[in-house]
Amino acid sequence: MNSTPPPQLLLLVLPFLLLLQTWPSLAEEKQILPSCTGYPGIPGSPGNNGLPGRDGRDGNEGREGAKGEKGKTKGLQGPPGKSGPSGEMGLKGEKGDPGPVGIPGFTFIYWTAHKHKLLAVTHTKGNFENVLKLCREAEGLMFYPEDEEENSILQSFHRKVGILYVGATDAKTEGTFMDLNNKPLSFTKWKAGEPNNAGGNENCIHTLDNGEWNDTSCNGEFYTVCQF
Ligand SMILES: *[C@@H]1O[C@H](CO)[C@@H](O)[C@H](O)[C@H]1NC(C)=O
Ligand SMILES: [Ca+2]
Ligand SMILES: [Ca+2]
Repeated sequence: MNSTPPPQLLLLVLPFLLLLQTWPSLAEEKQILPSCTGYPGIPGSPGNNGLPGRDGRDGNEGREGAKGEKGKTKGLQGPPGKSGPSGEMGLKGEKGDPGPVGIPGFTFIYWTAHKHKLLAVTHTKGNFENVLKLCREAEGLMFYPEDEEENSILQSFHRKVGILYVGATDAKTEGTFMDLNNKPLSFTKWKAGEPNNAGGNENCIHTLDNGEWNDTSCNGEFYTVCQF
């Protein structure tokens, strides 16, 4: 610090010095001030500015600020995660509805081609009228074997499914068997003693295991072979 008194102090003291000058008794009484009556000198030049003070200590921590506004925009959707493990097998479903019904007579078994004839056995038994109908609904004809070779084919069908009706009848004229084209039979394979028209009511023919024929009632339930 500079030892020179600041000019402000001089300006403060100056009025008192002037007062004492105009009021000598006061000066005498105190006997402090000199009795000289000269004028005060010219004030000295102002002193230099002092150096800046040290930095103050840190202040107390301020209050917590007000809560900010919520952000407006959402973030973008992330990529899909990995697929999880497959679940357990479900329960067995209910039985479905039955499929479309086949055209009656179109269901045959043991299809066999022989020369110009396509032969097949009906899949169900029936009396003569019924199996005849099966052949006709399929636009076929009940099969009548015209020779030994064709009769052996008939016999092979018999071995597979059982007794068969032969495509011939004597219903129109008793004792005269005709095929379903109403042609008299050119070939027959009667068992000895047949046809006997037993009971007066045997107008149809069925096969025997050995390939021979027997006239019989038309009411029995047998298979037959249809020709296409
Ligand atoms: C032939 O048919 C009749 C009746 O249909 C039967 O009584 C008879 O046993 C049959 N003959 C043979 C050899 O099967
Ligand atoms: Ca007869
Ligand atoms: Ca008979």
